[in-house]
Amino acid sequence: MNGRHPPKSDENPIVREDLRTGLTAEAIKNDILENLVYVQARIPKIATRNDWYMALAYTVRDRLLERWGMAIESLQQSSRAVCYLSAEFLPGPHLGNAILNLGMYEQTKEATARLGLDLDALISHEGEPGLGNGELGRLAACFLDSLATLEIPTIGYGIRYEFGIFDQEIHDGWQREVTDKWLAFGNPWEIVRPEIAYYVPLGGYTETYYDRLGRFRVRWVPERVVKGIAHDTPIPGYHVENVALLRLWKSEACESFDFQAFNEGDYYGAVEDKVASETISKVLYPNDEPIPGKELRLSQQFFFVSCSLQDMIRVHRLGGGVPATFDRRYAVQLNDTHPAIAVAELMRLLVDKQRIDWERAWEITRNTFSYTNHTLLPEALEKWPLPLFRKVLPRHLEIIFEINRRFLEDVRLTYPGDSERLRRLSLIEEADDRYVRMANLAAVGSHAINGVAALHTDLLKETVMRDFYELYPERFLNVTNGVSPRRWMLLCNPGMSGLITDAVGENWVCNSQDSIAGLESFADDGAFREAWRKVKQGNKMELARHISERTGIVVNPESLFDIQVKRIHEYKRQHLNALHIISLYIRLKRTPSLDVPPRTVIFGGKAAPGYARAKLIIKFINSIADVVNIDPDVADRLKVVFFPDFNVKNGQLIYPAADLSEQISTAGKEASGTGNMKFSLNGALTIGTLDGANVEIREAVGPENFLVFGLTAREVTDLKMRGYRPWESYEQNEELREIIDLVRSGFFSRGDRDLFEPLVNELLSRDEYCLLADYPSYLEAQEKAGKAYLVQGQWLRMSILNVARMGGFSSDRSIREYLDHIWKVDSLKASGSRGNGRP
Ligand code: F58
Repeated sequence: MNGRHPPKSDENPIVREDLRTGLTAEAIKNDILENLVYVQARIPKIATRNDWYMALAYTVRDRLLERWGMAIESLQQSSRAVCYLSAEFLPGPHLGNAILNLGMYEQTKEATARLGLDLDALISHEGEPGLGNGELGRLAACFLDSLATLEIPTIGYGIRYEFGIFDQEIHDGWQREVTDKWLAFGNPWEIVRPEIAYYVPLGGYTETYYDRLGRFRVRWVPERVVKGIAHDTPIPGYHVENVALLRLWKSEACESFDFQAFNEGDYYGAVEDKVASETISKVLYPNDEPIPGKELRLSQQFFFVSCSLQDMIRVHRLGGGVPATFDRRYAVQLNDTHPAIAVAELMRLLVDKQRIDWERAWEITRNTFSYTNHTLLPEALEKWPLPLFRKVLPRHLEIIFEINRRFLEDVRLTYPGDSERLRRLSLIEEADDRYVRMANLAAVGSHAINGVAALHTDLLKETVMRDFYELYPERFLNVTNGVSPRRWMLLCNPGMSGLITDAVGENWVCNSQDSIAGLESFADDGAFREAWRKVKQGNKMELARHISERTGIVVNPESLFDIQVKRIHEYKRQHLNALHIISLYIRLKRTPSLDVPPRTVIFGGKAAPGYARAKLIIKFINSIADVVNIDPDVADRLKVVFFPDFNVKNGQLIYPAADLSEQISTAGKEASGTGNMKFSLNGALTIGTLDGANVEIREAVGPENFLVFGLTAREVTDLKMRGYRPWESYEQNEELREIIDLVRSGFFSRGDRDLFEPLVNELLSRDEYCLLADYPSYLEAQEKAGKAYLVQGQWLRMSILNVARMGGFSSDRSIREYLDHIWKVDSLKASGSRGNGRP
């Protein structure tokens, strides 16, 4: 691997003109035609846009495959590889990103133009592989991008869901979920590998026996066995020859047909097993919270973990390794607790299958795994009812009991007589019902445990993982999240990226922290500011065009684009934003001369289908929009938009168009946030609480370039301890009272006084997420934002400084920290230095 940039122009003498690898416009054009005819079976005359898209995708893929072959070879030869285990990956559309990372945009544009095609239209034709709920899955995708770019041997392991996260439609202001059919037109990026398949046992019982050497053994007699088949997608690094491998497992029946049953006349029974087996990888759970009692979910987790570990053992063997050196070969990251069953499964494979003794197997296991926690919400910590666990994974329950027995013995020695602590640390919750605690299993079975932002890690150590921190302080560390500057700047915001490159050179794409800081000196340059403004304006016009196409709402691109896009959740407080809109609306109606800039408030995000209050928040926003958007008194001064179906693809359109980024979660609730980083990296100012990574963003960009408000995490806890009485805010704050009374009067619900009562009631009686407590300071910060926007020169300065100082939030930085402090894995580069452009 030599990190050579792919050749860029027709003149380059080292270009190989091979049909499948050539990077000249002519070679690319010829391959597109070839793929159109021989893969897509179409002639140009009758080809549809989808045919051309497919032909182009295969053409780009051809150029990835050669690199991929080399990467797989290196993977087998490398000393240690990173395996990222995640139940979710949200890579976003592949085509644009692959063209960019391969450095073939200009030639491809030329090639498609010669065929009479518009490259950008083909790129935006691609749908979204929605194999994740939100940021957790997206983080996994950014990490693969960085690992590939830093030339680290990497495999991302997950599930190839047939149906990903639902598509969201809005009807009469309500969310409607529509099945996501991402595979309907085929998937040109994946390579099916029927020969890479593993058997995964499920259910049944265990029995003991003595082996030939007279040793006591346990055997698992499963009720059924499903097969997992590898589906591979190459993830290219940026301007390097390395690609990471995304290997997703699809479940199938071992036998596709039960002939016995068929011959006996049980025609439907004959395919039952097939249907049940295929169900496992059928659909992604669209929940914000774990789902105790969902057998299928537990089966999904075990299914992909077992396939992945068996695969790692096979690859290790291919390279001449033996199971006893597994931990030297792999660093395996558990992305939250969804893959935590891996701890017990690796023990089973090592002890039951490879006959390694328990103590050594445990050492290997702990050296192999590390665990990332993504949430502090107690209700989101995964635990499985014991009877269910035993039913699905009887052998694993025994293994967990044994891990627990040994673990608690150690704890007893460390804290003699402290039975309360023992109870809290146990892998088994012993309440009225018994549960397996997955976070405890992950913590015991890992050598490193990390939170995803400084505040989150601190709170983790103080609250949900306090006992573990006291027991194993050396295992805890923080790795603040980051996002890929390739997808989230270069690809989605070419205008701004061009300006940055002109100013500081192109190094910032891979080495953002050092290089992009050079932008600071342009913050006071009038001509640069003007160019910056024009780019933002263009991005806003583009978003305005899409808003009008999708919602019919016409917005003013000169207005302040105030945007909140993320999953809809009470703790993220989209309804606090809504209260501000109502306040602004009332003020504008009452005082038409009010000196505030015109504003367009844009929301986007999906609500979990079973989360009634989140769905009501969507209806609330749309109902406010219905009233405000047609009121001539505020026309052109205030508009409200709910942009349907927020996903990676739409995000690429939305982040670059933002002026103001809403990061307004109740302090202490958002683990990190990564949307906050995407906005700021695209020149938006943040209005936010001191929550998650907002704290570090504010430190980085400077408090004067960040609009902070609200209670701190500690103040929230103190307020609750003292006894929070939200109705007092209502009674004491006249404006708040007016807003809430207006909602209650049915003003936004065509006279229906009951519709929003559940929302209002919660705010006045309990207000778990402290909206009313934070309301006055939020309004103040919003006023400040409005005033600041009126002074355009200053606003542009702050926008430029935000970008200049955000270099540390590249996922390359996060990955380097994982490499240095957790994984201890070297780059594939011959030099042995870790990563591309590392100082
Ligand atoms: C998110 N979690 C955190 N979970 O909420 C966010 O603060 C953080 O930035 C991000 O992880 C990355 O660290 C999150 O997205 C999920 O989507 C889970 C999916 C499976 C069910 C439970 C929620």
